[in-house]
Amino acid sequence: MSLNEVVITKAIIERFSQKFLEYTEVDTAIVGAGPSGLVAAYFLAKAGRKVAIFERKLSIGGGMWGGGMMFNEIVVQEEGKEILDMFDIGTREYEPGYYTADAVESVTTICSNAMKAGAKVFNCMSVEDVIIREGRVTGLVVIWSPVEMAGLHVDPLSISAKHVIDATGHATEVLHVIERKADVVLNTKTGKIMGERSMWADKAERLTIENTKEICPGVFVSGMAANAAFGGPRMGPVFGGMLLSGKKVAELIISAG
Ligand code: 48F
Repeated sequence: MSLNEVVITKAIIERFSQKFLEYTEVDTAIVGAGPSGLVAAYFLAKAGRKVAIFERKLSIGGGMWGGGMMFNEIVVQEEGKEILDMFDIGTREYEPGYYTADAVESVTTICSNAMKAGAKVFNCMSVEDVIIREGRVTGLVVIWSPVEMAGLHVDPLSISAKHVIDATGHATEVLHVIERKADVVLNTKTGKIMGERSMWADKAERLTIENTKEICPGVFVSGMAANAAFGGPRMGPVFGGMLLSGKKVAELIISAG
C-alpha cells in the first residue's frame, strides 16, 4: 500500500480536533507540565477525573528535564524517592538521605503514566487568561505558544474546568493574571502573590508541600508556584517537594469533589 500525504494530514487534523473538542470541558485543567503538574495529572486521572495539561513549551518536564544546570540528573530525598519508586524509576543512593535519578527517565516515565491513566497533554499552548464567574475561576483561555511568541494579533480559545491548578513554577502565571485582572483576594497573608525568596533547599522543600492548597475559589497552586505565591524560598534541583506537592494537590482536589 502506498502512503498518501493528504490522508496523513486529514488523520492528524481530525484526530487532534476530536481530542481538543473532547477536552474543552474538563474536571481539572493543569497549567504547566513540570514535575508537580505531571504528578498531579497522574493521581487525578487515576482517580477517574478528566484532566488536561496545557504546556507552553514543545517539550514536557519544565525545570526537571534539565536536572541542575543542564546536568540531567535530579536529587530526591527519602520521601520523594517513594514516588519515584512507585513509578519504577531507577534511583541510586549518593549519601544517606540523598538519591539521584535520571532527569529524562523521571519526566518521561511520570508523563507516560499520567497519559496511560487518561490525562491529555496539550503542548505548545499557553494559558493567557482565565474565565471568572461570581468570584470563582471556571476556565482557562488558551492560545498557541508560537502566536504568543510572534506577538500575532489572534484571539484565543477557552475551555471550562471545575478546578484549575497553577503549576507554572517560578512564574506563577495563572495567579498573576487573576491578580491583575480580577477582584479576587488570594488566600495568602497579603491577599496577593507574595513572591519567591532566595535559595534554601531544606526549608523550601517542606514549605512547597505546606503551601500546596486552594488559593482562591477554583484554583489550586502546586510546586514552585506554591512557594512563589506564599513567599517561600526556592530549592534548586532537589525534586521531592515537587513530586509530593503534585500528589497533595490531586488529593485535595479529589476530596473537594
Ligand atoms: O517550572 P516547572 O518545572 O514547575 P514545577 O512543577 O517544578 C519546579 C521545578 O522544575 C524547579 C524547581 C524545583 O527544584 O524549582 O523549577 O513547580 O514547570 C512549569 C511549566 O509550566 C509551563 C512552563 O513552560 C513549564 O514547563 N508554563 C508556565 N507558564 C505557562 C506554562 C502558561 N502560561 N501556559 C502554559 N504553560
